[in-house]
Amino acid sequence: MSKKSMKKILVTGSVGQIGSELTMVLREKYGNDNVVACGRKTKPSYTLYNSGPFEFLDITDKDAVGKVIKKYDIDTIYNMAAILSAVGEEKPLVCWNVNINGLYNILELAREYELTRVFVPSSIAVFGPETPRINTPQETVLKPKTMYGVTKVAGEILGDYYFKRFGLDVRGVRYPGIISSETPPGGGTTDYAVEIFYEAIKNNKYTCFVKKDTTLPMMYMPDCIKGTIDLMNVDISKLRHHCDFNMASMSFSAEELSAEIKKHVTGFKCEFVPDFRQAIADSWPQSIDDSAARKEWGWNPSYNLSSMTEDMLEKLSNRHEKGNL
Ligand code: AKB
Repeated sequence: MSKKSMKKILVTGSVGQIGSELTMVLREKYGNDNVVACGRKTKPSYTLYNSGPFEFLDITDKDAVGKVIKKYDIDTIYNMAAILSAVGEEKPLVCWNVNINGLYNILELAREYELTRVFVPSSIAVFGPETPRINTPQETVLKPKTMYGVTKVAGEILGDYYFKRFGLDVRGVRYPGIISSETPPGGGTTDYAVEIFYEAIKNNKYTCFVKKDTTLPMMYMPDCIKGTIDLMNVDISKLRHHCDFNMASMSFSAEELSAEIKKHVTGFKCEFVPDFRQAIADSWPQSIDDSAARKEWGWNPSYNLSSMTEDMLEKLSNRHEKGNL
């Protein structure tokens, strides 16, 4: 199919950490006009706003989302709009509303308009303290202790329900903490693993909000984007799972991350002063078994702690030098 005659992709949450980079990669791949970006109220970057269609849109407003689907003849949705774990604990009702009622609108509209495919991200937040924390299996106990985790478990099950009940092709992965240099994350527990880089470059020191031995699964953005698009493009006959793929890349403690940064940033100092997010981090796995993703759709990450750190520091230093950080 030529780029011109292609049906259109809608990315909700396109101003967010993953959405902003995913949109640009999709525009590059499928053509700028074929990827409609939307966000609730945060001002999009110049590049995001000017490289293709952009709509201000709240996914909890079903009629408004329906109008955008119709206007652009949308065929595929990446539903990246979400309230993350830390903000979800401060505003549980908002978290429920966006992550569940918003998702329900997206799935219902996808069914009504007979869309081809929907991507629904899940998270390691679906796991809880009763889950094995090392090499967490694909099939295991899902008893999260955060509202965010509750909405992510429900989202996985809802997506699988729409597949089974209505034949809607819904796909999703359990993202670990995502590390990136373009758009900072907002309101997550794994945000320290991004903030530490910005602070190392700007101030040569960082106060980390989890303990130094806190170990969580993490992933670098290029792997995250590649995996997301690869899953969306694989032939459905290959998939035994749909909305709940474990997806791992690297795991390290906060202290190991700080030590890796110190190798490149002379004099960098990190102290560890845990806050309420420590309890959330302690309820999540340390490492993940992602063999189902590897087997069913060929997941294979490229970055490890050392290559990710080098790339992050290079990108952020360049931006800092240009006064753009
Ligand atoms: C968060 O920390 O809330 C997110 C996630 C792991 O889903 N980054």
